[in-house]
Order: sequence, then C-alpha cells, then structure tokens
Amino acid sequence: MLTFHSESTKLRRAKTELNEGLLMTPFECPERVDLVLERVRASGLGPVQAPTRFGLEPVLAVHDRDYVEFLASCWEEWKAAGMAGEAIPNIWPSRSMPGVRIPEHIEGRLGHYAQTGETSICANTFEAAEVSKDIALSALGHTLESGEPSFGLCRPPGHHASSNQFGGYCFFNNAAIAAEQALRHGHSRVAVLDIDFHHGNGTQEIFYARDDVIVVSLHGDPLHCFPYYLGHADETGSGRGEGFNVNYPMPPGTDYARWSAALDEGLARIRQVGAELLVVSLGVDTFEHDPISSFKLRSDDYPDVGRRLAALGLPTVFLLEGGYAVEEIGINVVNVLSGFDAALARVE
Ligand code: SS9
Ligand code: ZN
Repeated sequence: MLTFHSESTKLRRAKTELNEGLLMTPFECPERVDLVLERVRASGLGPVQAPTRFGLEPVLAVHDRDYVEFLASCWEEWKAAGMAGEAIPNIWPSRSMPGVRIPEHIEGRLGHYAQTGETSICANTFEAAEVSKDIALSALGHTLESGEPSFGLCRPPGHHASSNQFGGYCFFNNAAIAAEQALRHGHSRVAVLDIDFHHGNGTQEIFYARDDVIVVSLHGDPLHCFPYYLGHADETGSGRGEGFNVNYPMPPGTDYARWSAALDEGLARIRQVGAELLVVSLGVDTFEHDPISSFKLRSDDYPDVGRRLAALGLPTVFLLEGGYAVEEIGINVVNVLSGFDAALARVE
C-alpha cells in the first residue's frame, strides 16, 4: 500500500490544550506522525510518497469560505490584538443569544468558528491543515487512478471539523474533502466509514442531508463521550439523506467482540447502498491504552479490522484521524493497513 506523508504536517506544534481544567501539552502532537511513519517503513507496508498540492478549491467544496478565511488569518489577528498565548476560544454565541451577528474582534470571531475549547490555533496551524488535506487528496488521487488502496498520514485530523467550525483537534475535514472529490471525479456514491473512538460529528454534519455519501460511524456513546452532543443512533440523516447516516454508539469498556459486530453491520449497510469507493477515517484511539478514550481494542485486533474492510472489495483510501497512545500508534495503524493488504493478496 502506498503511503502519503509530508514533514510539513509537523509545522503545527501547539503548546496548549485545555483538558481537565489544565493547560496541557496537546495529545495531538507531531510525534504521532514520526511514529506511524517509522512503523510504515519498518513493516515494509510499501513506498512513501510526498503529496501534491491541490489549493483551496476542494476545501471550499465542503467548508464555507468565511470559515476558511478565518482559519487563514486567525493567528496573525490574534497576535496583532496583543494576546500572550495561543488562540483558545473562551466565549461562544449561546442558545440564549438567538440571531447573533459575527463580531469584528478576533476573540469574538474565534468563538464563532469554534465548536469546542480544547483546541488552540497557533503558528502554522493553517499551513499544517492545508498539507493534511493535500495528503488526503493525493491518497484519493492514487486510488482513483490505480484502484489500489492508499494511506494518507494526515495530521491534523479532520473528522470533527464541520462546514464552518473547528474543534476536537480538527480544522479541515480531510475525509469529507476526499469523499466530495471522489464524487466530482465520477463516482456516484461514496462511503465514509469512521472508526475513530470519537463520533465524526463534522463529517455527519457535512453530508447529513445527502444520499451520495453514506456516513457510518462507530464510536463512544455521546451520553458519556466527546463530542457529547451528536452521534446518537437515531441520527439517521435528513430529507433525501434519510438512511445515509448510520451511527453505532457503544458504551465505555466496549471490547472487540462487540465493536466488530457493529463494524460488520456498518459494512453490510455500505454494501447494500452500492457505494463505489470507501474512505476510512482511521483513528486508533479505540485502543485499550488510549489516554483519552475508553474502548478496549487490543493491538492484535487491528489486523482483523483491516481484513473485514478488505472483504468489501472496494477501492479504499485510509486517512489518519485520532490515536493518542503515542508509543503504540504506529503498531495499531499499520496493523489495520497490513491486515487489509494481506487479505487483498489472498483474493488475487
Ligand atoms: C477527554 C476530552 C477529549 C477532545 C478529543 C478529540 C479527539 C479527536 N477528556 N477531548 S480524534
Ligand atoms: Zn478520536
């Protein structure tokens, strides 16, 4: 399998994440990329290639222009306003303020475009987000051309980013950007399968009213887990998109037996609707030792995840999302990918 990687994903090196009432060193750190890459190389998964540049047009196909412009200028505006630390939102238009306008001051605009308060915007956040989506689009391009699977070593991740808000470490929704481009390159139906521990609320929002992209997400039950306010099983899509959003919320402590049963159901639905290409939002924060999640998947379970995905028989693009047990992230990610490759080899 071909991997797409760029050292520029590490340009974002945030110093602060608001977690448990403390400003901590962010869980979503550049070392994650190094460790996945190291394992890709050590395991002989396949060649590693640099991404090509695609500009902002594919981004604007899923994100609002004013949101993208905000991300592009936020850090400079924040510094110009004399702020001492990183741009961390601390005020939002709330339910008790209906019909609000977007203010001019950067502090107010930051809150307008933020879903959550843990993720800071710092130097080169926009640049890293641009490279991350270029990696996703390069991986998609390779799969469209060759039919072969590919892996985009994306960072920052994307699945929490909605059409007009960042959050949960995500700025551009890499999976949504790739799925939308797959449609524009002639596919009529694409599946996004999100196996990150957290619900892919951004991807859900972007495609909620549509039937050309089916979104299937397996995740911690939002009653107990971030992002808390979306991801319930009765969120099934709206209008013509009814039935094309499929959520599998599962309780803290979920193990591979239960999780893989949900995976099989999700895969059956993807098969049933006739999806022609699969984009996998590949988070490995389902791992038993992940520091911010609560599922119980083991490193040895991940090759079987890859095998089950391969059985769908679709052209497949894997895009990295979360995974914060940094020491094991490479093993867990590459276990999925090599399980997938091994199953394909058996069919050929
Ligand atoms: C846990 C807080 C979780 C954000 C997690 C974002 C995951 C992105 N106490 N904070 S994959
Ligand atoms: Zn996650």
